[in-house]
Amino acid sequence: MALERTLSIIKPDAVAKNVIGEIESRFEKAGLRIVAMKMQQLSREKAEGFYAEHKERPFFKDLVDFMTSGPVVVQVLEGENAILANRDLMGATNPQEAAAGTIRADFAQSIDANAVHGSDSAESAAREVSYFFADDEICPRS
Ligand code: IDP
Repeated sequence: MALERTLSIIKPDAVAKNVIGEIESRFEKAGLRIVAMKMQQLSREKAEGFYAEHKERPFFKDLVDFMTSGPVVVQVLEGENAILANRDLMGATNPQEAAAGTIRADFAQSIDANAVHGSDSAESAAREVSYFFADDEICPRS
């Protein structure tokens, strides 16, 4: 078991649905600790940089449009195997395919408006955490 940090984003659809607290509660009940957190309206530049790996994909513009359509909540989750634990809580990218009881099954409406983001590897977690947070904005609690 490894203590890890991962970047989580509550996307504009879930913020608009007023389920920020319900989603945070799932992280806490699963034993993950929120060690940094902020609400932010992403600029196009910030969203494009975040999703740079998808730049050539046909859905890139729609993804950036969506991520800048309203405020998001960005947080760092810390815990044992936090990266995989968060991906398990989120469910599959397409909510139609997400397992029952996952965040996307319960709160997402479509593959583009799918409620949450979570880092998918140790490398992307390191990059994504530092993309949003300076070291002194992270408050370790373990
Ligand atoms: P993930 O968020 O589950 O890690 P990724 O494959 O990294 O999924 O894709 C990033 C985001 O891009 C997804 O969460 C989703 O919002 C959007 N996306 C992925 N595939 C499609 C697609 O085929 N159509 C529209 N949007 C997509």
